[in-house]
Amino acid sequence: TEPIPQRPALPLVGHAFDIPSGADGLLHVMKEARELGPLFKIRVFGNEINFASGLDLVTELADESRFRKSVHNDLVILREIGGDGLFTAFHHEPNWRRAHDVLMPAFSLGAMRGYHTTMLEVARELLRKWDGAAGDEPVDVAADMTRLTFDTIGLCGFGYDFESFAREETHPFVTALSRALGFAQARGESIPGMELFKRRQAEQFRGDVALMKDLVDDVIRQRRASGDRSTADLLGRMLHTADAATGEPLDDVNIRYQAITFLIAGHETTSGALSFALYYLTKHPEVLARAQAEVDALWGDEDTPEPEYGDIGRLTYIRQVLNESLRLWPTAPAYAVEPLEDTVIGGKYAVRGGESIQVLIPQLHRDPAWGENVELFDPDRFLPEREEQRPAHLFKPFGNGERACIGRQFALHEATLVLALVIHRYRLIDHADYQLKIKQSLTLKPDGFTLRLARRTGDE
Ligand code: MNH
Repeated sequence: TEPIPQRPALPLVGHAFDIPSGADGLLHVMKEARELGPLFKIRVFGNEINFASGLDLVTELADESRFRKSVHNDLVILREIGGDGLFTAFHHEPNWRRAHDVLMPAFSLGAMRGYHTTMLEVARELLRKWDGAAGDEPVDVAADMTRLTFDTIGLCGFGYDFESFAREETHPFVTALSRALGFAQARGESIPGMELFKRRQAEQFRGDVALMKDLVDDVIRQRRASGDRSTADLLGRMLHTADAATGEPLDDVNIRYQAITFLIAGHETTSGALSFALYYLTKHPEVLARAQAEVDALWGDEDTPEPEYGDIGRLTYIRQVLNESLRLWPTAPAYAVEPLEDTVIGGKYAVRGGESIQVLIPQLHRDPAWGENVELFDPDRFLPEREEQRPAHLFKPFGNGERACIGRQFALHEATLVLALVIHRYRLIDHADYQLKIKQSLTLKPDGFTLRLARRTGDE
């Protein structure tokens, strides 16, 4: 075997001083992957991180008889927020399987039928707000997409209205979340031992976590008090479905962790995906024109179209646009796996059982197997006939295997619907000649992206 490639490192510190924080850290490791190859290692103090990004390697790591999800250091920090909820559960924790089995039916393709009307109602709130801004003032795309996705998961998952569009500021849960994620990320990057000096921030973090827990407890209490025993949404399923193995529903502490997990995972990534898609549509008028032709063919020039559940499956070009946006900027940019036991990967690199290997998704999505010009935004990469020929593990925005994203259909249904309604109604005006800047707080978003809008009616 050979050692995993890595740059010369300082004693003790390792590569810590080479790695900028936040999104620049992601861009840095992407550059390292271009220079060091499909597998390399960095060390931040005592913490070694392997990054894999080549198609062959990622294909090998997708084999669930040899590898499983790794709950590495950064995710362990997030367990203070998500506990043994689905996203942060160790693979062997019994509550993972229990919750997975209880919740899977709520995320089947068919289940989307039940969420469609609610998703549409929230989308119309976005349009109402954007109608008010059209021709007048720019909109903050990521902020409004976060309002939309947060209210959508609140209503669809928990029957709870966060009323984000009635608020000037972000909802207190979202504010607490983004500060808590910032703190968790900073703690992951900080010099071991120095955390102790950040007592004020640590207190703030505890307060933010408490706020999220209190809000969720309130939502659960209200549901219990209402006497509603339906299992039509996520909360109902968790409260009132007995797990096949134990005959019991999930316990209260776990339900709280799942609820927090869904409120977070259910909005952050989809909001970013919608924002990137709007960014690319704004910068590619020919793609936008094709996408608008697709929605016009369905809804004509109706002022208030009534998208049906079945329409979403017909919006195939919009889906291609979303996929291509997720190729270039997968909004959850990494997932980690670990070998079940000591093994050799890539034919020559020894890794220990339990050693974390991060799959660097944006770099995998720029693998030469995508063809030439991998930086070019081209939704035709996702034409059905080309998708059939694509290697199975070349596109991984939703992770891998059993621990892949449970909310994938939910995200795609919501995002397709919203994108279609937005481009059906508005021209997108790049008033500030926006230059893409990535912002990372656990997930990716375009930073500071604002648009001017104009209603399309009457001008064509
Ligand atoms: Mn989601 C896991 C990406 C939308 C709920 N999600 C994952 C993983 C990726 C991911 C990648 C795997 C992480 C890992 O292996 O460590 N998720 C996305 C993206 C979008 C998304 C790119 C939108 C676009 N996710 C959603 C939505 C929900 C959701 C919407 C809920 C409604 N995701 C989850 C949960 C998990 C997850 C829960 C953890 C699943 C598990 O481990 O069992």
